[in-house]
Amino acid sequence: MTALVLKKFSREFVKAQLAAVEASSDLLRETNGTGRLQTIGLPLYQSLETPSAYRAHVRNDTETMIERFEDMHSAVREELEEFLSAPVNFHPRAAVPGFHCFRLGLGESYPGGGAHFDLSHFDLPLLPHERVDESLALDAAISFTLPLALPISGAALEQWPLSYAAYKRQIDHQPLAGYAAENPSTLTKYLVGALYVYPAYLLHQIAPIKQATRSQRRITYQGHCVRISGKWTMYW
Ligand SMILES: O=C(O)CCC(=O)C(=O)O
Repeated sequence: MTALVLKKFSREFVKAQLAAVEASSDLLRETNGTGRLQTIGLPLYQSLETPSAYRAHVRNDTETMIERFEDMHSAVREELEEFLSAPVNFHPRAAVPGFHCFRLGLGESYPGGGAHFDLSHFDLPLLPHERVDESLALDAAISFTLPLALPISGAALEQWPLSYAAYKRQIDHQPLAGYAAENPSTLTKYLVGALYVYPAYLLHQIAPIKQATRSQRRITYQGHCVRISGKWTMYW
């Protein structure tokens, strides 16, 4: 499975969600990445070395993140439940999904996010007694992206046909960046308002963004859905 579109939301829905994001600049957080990426909410993948900051975010900001983006969370959760034919709940001790917010100034480009698997749930220091499904089957963990604003030059998800299970079986692990540079990839061009799901255990990255001809934004709702002790849980 590359990336599937679960639903195309209406322009009105997108407009309302974008307005909610724009009204939440007080929640914008700098990331330790390129400087062009900010987040609303805090993904675990950016907190692996700062688990106490993640825990503090979960404790202090979850209520606000749920209240401000309630319609977005419920609409996406409903689609995921239909897709998975199972209930999906927020993890009680993990962050709720949030937003990647890129701003590219005139003439700026973005080289791509770096090829990766979404594995942060294995590092959840918050789940001492719970077992993440370790089968590494492609359908045991999914990630989702719902673009609310995209650069005119386009934006995409780039994927490679390398699963985490296959990667782990390799005796000499080639660095992922090297693998990505040498092997053909598939691009799924994003459309505003479409909800995309893709396997967390399939190598992927935020595709490079071409030089901006004017100031542009790439704003996406992001999260993961993983089976823990047989139950689907949604987190970021
Ligand atoms: O925004 C995207 O296109 C994908 C994001 C992604 O790779 C991730 O959050 O793991």
